[in-house]
Amino acid sequence: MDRVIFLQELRKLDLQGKDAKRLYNEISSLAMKYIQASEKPKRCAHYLSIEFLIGRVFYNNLLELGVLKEVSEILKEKGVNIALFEEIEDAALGNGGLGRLAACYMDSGAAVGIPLYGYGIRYKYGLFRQTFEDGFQKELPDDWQRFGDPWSIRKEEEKQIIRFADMEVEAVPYDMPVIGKRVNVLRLYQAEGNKDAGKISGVLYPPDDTEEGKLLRIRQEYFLSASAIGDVIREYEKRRGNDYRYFAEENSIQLNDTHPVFAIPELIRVLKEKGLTYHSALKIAKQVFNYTNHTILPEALEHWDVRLLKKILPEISEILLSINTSARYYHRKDGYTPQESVATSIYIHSRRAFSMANTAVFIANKINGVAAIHSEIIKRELFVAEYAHHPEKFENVTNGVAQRRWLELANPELSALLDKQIGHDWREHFQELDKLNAYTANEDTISEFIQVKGKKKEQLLCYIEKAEGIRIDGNRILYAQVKRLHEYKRQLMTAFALLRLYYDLKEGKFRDFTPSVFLFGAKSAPSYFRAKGIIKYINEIIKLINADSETNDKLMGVFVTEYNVSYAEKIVAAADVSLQVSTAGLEASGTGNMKFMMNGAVTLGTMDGANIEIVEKAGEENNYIFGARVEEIEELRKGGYDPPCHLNKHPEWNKVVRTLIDGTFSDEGAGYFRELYDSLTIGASWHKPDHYFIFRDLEEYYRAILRVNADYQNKTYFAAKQLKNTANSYSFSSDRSIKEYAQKIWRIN
Ligand code: 26V
Repeated sequence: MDRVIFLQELRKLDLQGKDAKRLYNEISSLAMKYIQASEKPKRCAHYLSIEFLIGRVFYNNLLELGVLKEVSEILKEKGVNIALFEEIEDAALGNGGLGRLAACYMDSGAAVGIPLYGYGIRYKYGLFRQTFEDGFQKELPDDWQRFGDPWSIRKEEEKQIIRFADMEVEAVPYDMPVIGKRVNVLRLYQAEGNKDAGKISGVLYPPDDTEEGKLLRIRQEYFLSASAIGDVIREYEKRRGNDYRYFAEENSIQLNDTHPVFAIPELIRVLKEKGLTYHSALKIAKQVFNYTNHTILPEALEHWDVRLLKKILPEISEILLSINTSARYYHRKDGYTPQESVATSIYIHSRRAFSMANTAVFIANKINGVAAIHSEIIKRELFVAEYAHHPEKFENVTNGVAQRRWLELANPELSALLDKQIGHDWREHFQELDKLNAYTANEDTISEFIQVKGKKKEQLLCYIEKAEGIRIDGNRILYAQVKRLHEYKRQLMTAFALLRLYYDLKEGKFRDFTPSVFLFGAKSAPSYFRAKGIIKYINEIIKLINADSETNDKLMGVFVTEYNVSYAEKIVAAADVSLQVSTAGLEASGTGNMKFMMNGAVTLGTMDGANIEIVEKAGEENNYIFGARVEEIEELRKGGYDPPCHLNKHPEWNKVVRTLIDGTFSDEGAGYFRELYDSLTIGASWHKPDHYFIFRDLEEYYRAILRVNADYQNKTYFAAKQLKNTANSYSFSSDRSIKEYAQKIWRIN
């Protein structure tokens, strides 16, 4: 990019009387004029993902272009505060960690110079916007394009036709530059061409509880997969014509979870159409694809009914059956036992459905988990048979996050402190952060860190007052649990602990209690009944606590509405304590934990996902670990877990848990609280009682919270622990992760 010319043009721009939206579009479009995608080298990696949770691109792009500071100054001269653009809503084309990871990986790919091309869907509506009515979550459509989309370019001439048995749609690409050492492209496809097409790129995760809903999900997944494959093939043919011998040498395709797995039969279908035999196409597929698993929760592992597939994608269904036959053949040849054969089967007879994970596992050249423990668990529990016969296929790549967004942009104050202590290089070379370890016992550094934390907390609380209408004073420990709402993440356990703190405070059980605030941020899937109940329950608890003038100088809570990437940037910078309390074994990695760590929060959590690596790096003594480990949970799951027995060891909890049913709180007859209570005590649907082992860990969790509370009394002592976390967060940069993908999986560089 020609920075100088861009800045000159910007200086000439007339800003008078223009609102945020107009300025956003004009400045962004101006920058786009000077951005040129890099040449594609011979071998490229392609990242297929149903979600890209990119958030706000304006600041990030200007930062990556190296002009953020100058733009800010020019605007200031013209009387415009660059913070104005915070009015522009996030592009929330994703729902949680999986989508945000994809966005961080795109950022890092460009930053470190790896040719990485993203493929996704340009949803008309992103993840819903959340409001609370009486503490109940309500969903509103997220019309993110109403602000314009100046960072994308519609590539009309590169559109393709995607065919279903009952309809054809056009897939029109919108290209977003991803700026760094290279300029890569994130290509998002929009479905057009007839009145039903719009639905395909209409909304992220449409409800799939009806047949129509399931068909729409399949259409979305195939639409993404076929568009990406069509594009990769077209690019290849530009260079090589119809000679597909080099296809695998020149292309690697990463399947981000199972949603894009239709890309496998689609590649085979296209290559066959071009004249290759099924077997040579299969061989190519086996070299090209890799698969990342992001969850072991059975309900999240996709299976598609053969009947539905036959209806709208008969050829794809046939090819999946052929792949199933090939898998059986190879498995027999490799000596899989009959049980192993069943476990790895692509077509599952009993369900009359295809297992998308087994398809990916059979075809993938490399399969990876997203944190060390998760990669072990998938070998030991999820893909046991494949691992027994093909251990060489399995890799671990621990997740990472982009420090440029999550530290430099989110926390300029801490960044300035780092610059002063260790220089500027950490932006590109995050290992440099290690140098901070030399200062973590330095009193001046610690005291400056305390100032920074205090400032970030003030800023956040000020924002919360504006956005949520709740005034919280800053002299408190800020505990934060922000993530998707799911039972396994155990926001309900935090709710119980918070209520217990309140009761104990009321009863005068604490001598010195450091004032605290518990911050929650989470969206529940619209149809996830229990998750919605948990939101309402937490809101009820917070209402009770905040209204009590006897205790609210000591304890408050806040559940922020519309938690999104931009909110997260503010929260991770401000928090003292990062709550990461999933049932051991169930959080594949977590990435929020890394963002908090970088910004100097201690982790209060279980030995799960990347928490394990976090405390390994930063020291268990600088974090607060509690609860059952994976091995214990596995034992308990085998039998003998008796939730009431755990609860009765500490009868104080009975009072807390019974508030779900004793009338302390009301869910206005919705039945949420009773259902939650039953799920813990008698089990519900296919779950055993307390399926996520809350009662096993609750008392230990509480003790850990109180340990934090006591330690915080000595601010310097506590801040030194926090600083240790920042200093040792250098392995959690997505630059490191993406380089590992490039070396171990894509064989690029
Ligand atoms: C999806 C669903 C959808 C149906 C209802 C239940 C359910 C439960 C979980 C999921 C998650 C799908 C995959 C996912 O988002 N995994 C997250 O990936 C992150 C990036 O690797 C990782 O940090 C998180 O631990 C993991 O949960």
